[in-house]
Amino acid sequence: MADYREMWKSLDMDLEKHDKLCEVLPQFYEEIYLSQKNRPQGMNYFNFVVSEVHGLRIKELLESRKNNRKVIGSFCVYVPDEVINAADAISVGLCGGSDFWHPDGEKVLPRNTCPLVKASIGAKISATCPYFQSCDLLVGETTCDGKKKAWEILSEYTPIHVMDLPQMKREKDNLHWQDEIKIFIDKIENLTGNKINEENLAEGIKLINEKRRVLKRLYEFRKFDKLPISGKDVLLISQIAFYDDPKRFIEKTNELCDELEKRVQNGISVFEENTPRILITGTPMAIPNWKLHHIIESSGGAVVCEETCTGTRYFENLVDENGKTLAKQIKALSDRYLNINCACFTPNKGRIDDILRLYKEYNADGIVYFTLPFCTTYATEFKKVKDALDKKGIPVIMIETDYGLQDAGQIKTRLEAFFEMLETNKKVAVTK
Ligand code: BJ8
Repeated sequence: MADYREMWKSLDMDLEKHDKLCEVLPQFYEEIYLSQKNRPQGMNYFNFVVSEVHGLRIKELLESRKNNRKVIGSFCVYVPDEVINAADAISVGLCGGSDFWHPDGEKVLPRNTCPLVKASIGAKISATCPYFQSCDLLVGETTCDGKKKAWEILSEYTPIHVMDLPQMKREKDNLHWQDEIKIFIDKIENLTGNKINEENLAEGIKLINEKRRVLKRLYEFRKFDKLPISGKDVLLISQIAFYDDPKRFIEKTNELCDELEKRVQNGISVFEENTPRILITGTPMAIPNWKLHHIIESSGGAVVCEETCTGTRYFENLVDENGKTLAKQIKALSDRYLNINCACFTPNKGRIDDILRLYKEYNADGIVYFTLPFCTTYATEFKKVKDALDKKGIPVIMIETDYGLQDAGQIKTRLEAFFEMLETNKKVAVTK
């Protein structure tokens, strides 16, 4: 990476602390990612993006800001990126995925707060994340209690707009979400000085749909018996989708998919035959949280799909592109976004339906239910999900874990036993 110290200084970053953060990432990445065998060539672009995560992309953001484009940070897949793009602003996902930020987060939050919230707040107040430092506005949302209260604290450090997300999916909730999108449009117009109209919103919708399509295309390769790409590589790509330039991301991911197509034709797999296929469901995995995928894929399993916000919840369902008036486009946005099934909603049967459908579609052998500690909504929803899976005889294991590696050995042992059981099930099914 080139020398970006002057740039970071201009962003009021704590350089000494930031050096410590940068020290750990390369070795961590080497161990988890670069050591994989037989990776697709197309992953080189994503390796490069990671190597420049605090460099080149930040430089691009700052250059855009010099040209009067605004940078807007968000923390949830309910925030409509289409609106941000329509106003020629840039959207970046800011959820924290490293425990490096926890000590700073704990200065203002209770220790027993979800690691994702703690890391996100810690990243801001420690002044070690150049994305936070480059944002003109942050957008929060009323999802879980931890996030809701965290926005109040974050607002002491930086401007934040909070979208009031309903917690149910009735007609009146849809109307309410449409109102919230309108308020968001006003906010973004005031910030950027750019009026949002039918034309630029249609372009924003098209662009973000295109990003969803390419992610869907990538996921399709995970339905094959012979998997041409590892689960952790796909996770990385999904994480990068939140902050890379969308047009470049679409182009590079399509290039990778072309290569995967050839791999499928040639029967190339990155896993041994009969490796248990795992569907992960649960809380999102913000970069650089690669822990669970890494443990699974180094313990004899292959991750074939994620029913998470860094997985299918991010890209499934397109926004209808046929709306010709602003009102219709806003309705289409509201319809698409309220189709996301986050555990913050009640009831949330749609998520159970999704898990059952994805399990089938991706031909999974078992499910790993992942929750971050202190995430009450996802932990509580486990009962409903497990009941539904038990009825269908689908094996599931619950893993609750944070970003630290202290419990990695214990998780590995549990997963190895789970995979062994899945393999036995498979053999029994074959001999029947
Ligand atoms: S749509 S999952 S991105 S809210 S893990 S902070 S829920 S205590 S991240 Fe989320 Fe939007 Fe829902 Fe997705 Fe709270 Fe749970 Fe922490 Fe969470």
